[in-house]
This record gives sequence, C-alpha cells and structure tokens, in this order.
Amino acid sequence: MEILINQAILRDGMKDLIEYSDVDVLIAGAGPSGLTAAKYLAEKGFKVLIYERRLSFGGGIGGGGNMIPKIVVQKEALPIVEDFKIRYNQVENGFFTIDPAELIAKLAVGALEAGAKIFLGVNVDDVIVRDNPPRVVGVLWHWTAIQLSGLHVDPLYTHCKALVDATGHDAELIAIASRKNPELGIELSGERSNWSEVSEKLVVEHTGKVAEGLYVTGIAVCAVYGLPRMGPIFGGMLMSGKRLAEMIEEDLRDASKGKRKGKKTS
Ligand code: 48F
Repeated sequence: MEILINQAILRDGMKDLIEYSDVDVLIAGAGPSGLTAAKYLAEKGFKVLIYERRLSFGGGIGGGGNMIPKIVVQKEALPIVEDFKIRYNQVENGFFTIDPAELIAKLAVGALEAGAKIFLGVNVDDVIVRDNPPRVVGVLWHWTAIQLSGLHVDPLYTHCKALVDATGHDAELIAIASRKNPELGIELSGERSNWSEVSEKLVVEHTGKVAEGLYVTGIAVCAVYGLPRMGPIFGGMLMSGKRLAEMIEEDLRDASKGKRKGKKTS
C-alpha cells in the first residue's frame, strides 16, 4: 500500500509540475487580488498558475480587521463579490461586511473552478529576464520549506507570458526585478501611510504593467507607485485583480494577433 501511495503522489504530482512549468499567466501570491485575477483570466481560457508561499490561501484576508472577523468592501466591488457568490451584509452608506473564512474559500473556489491551478508552499525567488527588448519571461522558485531551511539548493524555473506580482505590501518580485535588472527601468517608490479613500481608487487606477511581461496588482501597487495604504478594506483588492485580468487579456490577445500577422507576412 505504501508504494501505491508514493506512486500516486509522484506520478500525478510530477505530471502537474511538468504541465505547469510553462503557462500563460503566473501569479505570485494567493491573496484577494491574486485569486480574483486568476478567476477572470482562467475563465477567458488562459493557462493560469498561482504560486503561494504559505500552505493556505487568502493572504491578509484571514486577519480581518485587527483579528475581528469581518471584511469590509464598498458598493463598487459588489459585482465581483456576486460573481464569486459570496454572501454579504449591508452595513451603511454603501459599505458591506463579509465573513473572512467565506471570502477566502469562495475566492479560491472561484479561481479553481474557472480552471486556475494553485501550488501551495512555493516561494517565488527571482525573475528570468531576456533582452532586446528587456522582458520578464518567468521565475525561479523553491519549495518554501527549502527556502526556510537556509540550505544551498538551486531553484527550478517556470516560464510565462505574463508574470503578476500579487505578493502584498512589499511587492517582492518587483523589488527583486528592479534591483537586479536596471534595464527593465522599474523604480520602486515605497508604500505611504494610510489614506483609505484615496488609496482605494488609486490602487485600481495604477494596477497594470510595470515592465514588459511583468504586472502588479493588489496592495503591491502602493509600494511600486508610492501610494498610501488603505487598511482593512478589501474592495480595491478585488477591483485591482479584475482590472488586471482585463489588461493582461488585452495584452496577450494583441501579442498573439501580432505573432499571427508576423507569420503571414514573412
Ligand atoms: O498580502 P496579500 O493578501 O496581498 P493582496 O492580494 O491583498 C492585500 C490585503 O490582504 C491587505 C490590505 C488591503 O486590504 O492591505 O493586506 O495585495 O497576499 C499576498 C500573498 O502573497 C504571498 C503571501 O504569502 C500572501 O499569501 N507571497 C508573498 N511573497 C511571495 C508569496 C513569494 N515570493 N512567493 C509566493 N508567494
């Protein structure tokens, strides 16, 4: 029996790892913005993979507001909440509360059922870059357990057409990409102190492409563009994820149209 268990894990697991070593969209981080982007991209038919460092998804959702188990969203985010079939309670003045456990579960179910793949316990460590023109084409990753061990173990690679930094406050991937690859022309401004009203709008407006092949969504947008943080309101995270999905869809469709044209004329 033990051997059958081993074989089931190794055969099916390796198959998934190989199949998902080259994807359309690779999202680092299974928080609210990453999961939202994953659903809307996967349902358009893109091959979407999320790498999440922890052994669970949801990012900052589980902590609610200072551990009090309610998540707040504003009315502009309700169409997304309804797309995911998440239940909500109207509080006042266009604000709504959601149970954090339900939000985590339903965002993940929405992404998975749309066809996205999520690998847990994977830490994205670095990006892969090509020049002429400078472009991000993938990542290097470790199992989080290896990263935490401090052992010198070389990572593996995953290629993608679009890489999304949904890693949260530190915009980890964009920080690495900008530090190691000045040719990408990325300047990281650093997150500013709280101003919820302004930040909730700006975070959505600034969501998008940071360099060729590299995109940002969620609170990481604040670190990149020097925007204020917003605290425990999550509508902007959901709207940022959805907006990013629309932008990547357009970019990838344009790129594949461009390729087809190139083939015809050559
Ligand atoms: O932090 P997180 O929830 O990011 P988000 O989607 O949402 C932010 C809100 O939760 C909240 C807020 C606004 O209301 O301020 O903080 O922008 O989720 C980020 C996820 O990325 C994972 C991390 O474990 C978390 O689940 N992550 C971070 N770095 C890496 C990573 C990495 N290098 N590789 C893989 N996963």
